Amino acid sequence: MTVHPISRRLGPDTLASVPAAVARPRYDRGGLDVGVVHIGLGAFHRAHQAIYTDNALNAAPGPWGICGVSLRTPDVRDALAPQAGLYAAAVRDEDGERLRVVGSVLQTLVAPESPAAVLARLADPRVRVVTATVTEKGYCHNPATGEIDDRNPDIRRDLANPTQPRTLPGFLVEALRRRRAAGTPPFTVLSCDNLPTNGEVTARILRAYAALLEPDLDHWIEDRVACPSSMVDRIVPATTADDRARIAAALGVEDAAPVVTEPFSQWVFEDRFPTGRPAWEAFGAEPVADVRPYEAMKLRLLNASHSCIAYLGYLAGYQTVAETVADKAFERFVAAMMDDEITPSLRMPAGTDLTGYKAALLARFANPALRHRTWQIAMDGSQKLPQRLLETIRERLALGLSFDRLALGVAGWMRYVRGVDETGAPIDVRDPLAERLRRLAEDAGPVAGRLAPALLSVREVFGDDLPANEAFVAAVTSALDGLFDRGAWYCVERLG
Ligand code: CS2
Repeated sequence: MTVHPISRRLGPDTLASVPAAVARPRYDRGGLDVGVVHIGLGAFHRAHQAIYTDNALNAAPGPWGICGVSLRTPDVRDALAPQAGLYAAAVRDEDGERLRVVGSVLQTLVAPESPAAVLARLADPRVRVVTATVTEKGYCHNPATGEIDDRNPDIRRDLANPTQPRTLPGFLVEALRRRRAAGTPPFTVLSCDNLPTNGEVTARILRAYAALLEPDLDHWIEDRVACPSSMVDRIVPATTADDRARIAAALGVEDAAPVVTEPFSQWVFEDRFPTGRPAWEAFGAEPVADVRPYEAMKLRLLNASHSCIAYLGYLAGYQTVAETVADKAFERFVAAMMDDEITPSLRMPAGTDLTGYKAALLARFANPALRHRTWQIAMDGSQKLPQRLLETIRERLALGLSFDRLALGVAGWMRYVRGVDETGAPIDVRDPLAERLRRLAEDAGPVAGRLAPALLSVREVFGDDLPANEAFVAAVTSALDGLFDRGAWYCVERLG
C-alpha cells in the first residue's frame, strides 16, 4: 500500500522528510527544561515570542522551553500535541513565502480541562518567566481606568474557587501563593498585549486580585514579582484553510497549526527579570529602561490606524486591510491622520525615525500576501478604543486642536457596533459588550444625535470626561451623521 505523503503529520518523526530549505530547530528539544509558561497560545504568540525563543535556543540551548496554555478552547492543543509542539511559520510578502519549523513550544495545556496541571506547572521552580497574550479583555479590567473589574463574573468565580481558576489573574495569583508557601522565588510576568504600560496594568490587577484572595499576598507580590512592560509588534492574521493546504504542500506533511505572518517583527521590553530570561535580544528584541514611548508609538500609529481601517474599511465594503489601503482615499486618510493628528502626541527618544516608521507601516498594511480581515481587527473595540484613539483625542482636546479623522474612527466604531452594514446586511459584532451595545443602538435608532450619546454613556470605554466634553461630543456626532448620510467611503475621501 502506498501512503500519500500529505497524509502524514509534521512531528519529530517526519521532520527529516521536510525539504532542506525549510529551517528547523538546531537544538535537542528532548534535553530542554520548561522555563517559560505562556498563557494564550494563539497565532500571535506562535509567530512572535515563540520564534524569538526558538532563535535564542538555536544560538545557545538553555532551560527555556515553553509550556503553552490555552485559557479557553482545546483547539491549539489538539492541533499541536500530535505534532509534539512543532509547527511551521510562514513569512510572506509580495516576493513569496519563507518557511521555518519552530520547536520552542514543548508542552501544551488547556486550562479548563486541567487547571491543576496548569497550576502545578506555574508553581514549578524551573519556571522563571510567564509571558501572556490574552488580548485586552483577558485582564478583566475596566478599559477606561485600568482597574480590575471586581464585578466580572469570571473574577468572582475564581475568587470563590481559587484552585480551579479560569482567568489570568486567577491562575497567576494562585500559583504565586503556592510559590510563596513553598519558599520558591516568584516568576517574572511579561505581558505581551496591546495595552499601554501593560506591565503596570498586570501588576495592579495581580495585586488587586491577591488582596481579595489572601491577606498580605498583595504586599508580597508588590515587593517580589517583577512585571516589566513590553511592546510587541508583528501582523499575524488568522490562519486560513488555504494557508494550511499551501503550507502542507510545501512541507510534504500536514501541519494543523501553522502561522502566517509578515517579515517585520519588533519586541521592546523593560529589562527587569530578577530570575533570568532567554537571550531574546540576541535576535533583535530590544531591552530598554522605559518602554512607554515605544508603546505609545505603536498603539497610536499602528493599532489606531488598524482600528480605523477595520471599522471604516468594513463599512466601505472591504474585507482586508490590504484591499482597504489599496484604495487611495483610505491610504491618504491614514497617512494624514498619522501625520497631523497622532505624531504630534508622540515623544520619542532622540534618533527615532518616525517618518520611516510611518512609511513602513503603510507598506506593511499594503502587504498583498496577507489576508488580514477588517472583521478580525474590528473585534473587541470596546477594549481597544481607549488606548488606540481616545488617549490621543484627550491630548488634542486639552490643547484645543482638531481631531476630525480620529473622531471619524470613533464614529465608525459606533456605526459598526449597530450590527447592520451600509447595504442593510447584518454584521457579526464580536465584543464582550456586544449585547449591551446592540441594545443601546437599537433603542437609539439610526440617528447620530441619538446614537452617539447612547454609546457615549458606556463609561468603561469613554470614561466620565469625554461624554461631558462638548467639543468631543460634537465632533463624534457630526462624524457619525456623515456616516449615516453619505457612507464611510465619502467621509474618508473628504478627510484624506
Ligand atoms: C490588530 C493587532 O487585531 C488587532 O486589533 O490591530 O493584532 C495588530 O495586528 C498587532 O498589534 C500588530 O502588532
